[in-house]
Amino acid sequence: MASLTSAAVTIPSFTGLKAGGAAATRAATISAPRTSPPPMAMSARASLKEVGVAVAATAASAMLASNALAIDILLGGGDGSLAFVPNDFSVAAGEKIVFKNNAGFPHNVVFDEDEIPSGVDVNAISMKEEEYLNGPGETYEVTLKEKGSYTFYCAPHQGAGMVGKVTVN
Ligand SMILES: [Cu+2]
Repeated sequence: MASLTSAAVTIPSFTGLKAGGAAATRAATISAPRTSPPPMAMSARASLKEVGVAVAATAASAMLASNALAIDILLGGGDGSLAFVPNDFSVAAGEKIVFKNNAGFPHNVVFDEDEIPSGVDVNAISMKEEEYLNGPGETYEVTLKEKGSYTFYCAPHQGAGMVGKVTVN
């Protein structure tokens, strides 16, 4: 998959010519009485189509690689509530979690060191207590690799109940 798509991207015209040539040779061998122009035209179309498909596949796989899985969590409810929305969710290990300022900011995202899987560095996944997302749409992204249950909170609004839980499967 990787070698096929990278070849198609770096040398699409060469790949097309090569595929066309091979197809034309094959067609000529199988149906000798035919004149050469029709198989050539046909194979040129076929190879163009092949390249198009390969490029589309490359774009899709690039997208998968950079943004395979991601979940958006709103910081602050649309109704003005001081909450993570949703506040209890599951992700796959390695899935990107995007916390996004929605309302009632400033917010932040701090994991509870006592409620994360053992061995996980709380500082590596948390914002600093005194660091905030101040503007609309600002995001904090984190990817959790260790399976288990994690609890997090927004430092300014923890007392108001802005806490959340994520389960990494
Ligand atoms: Cu908050």
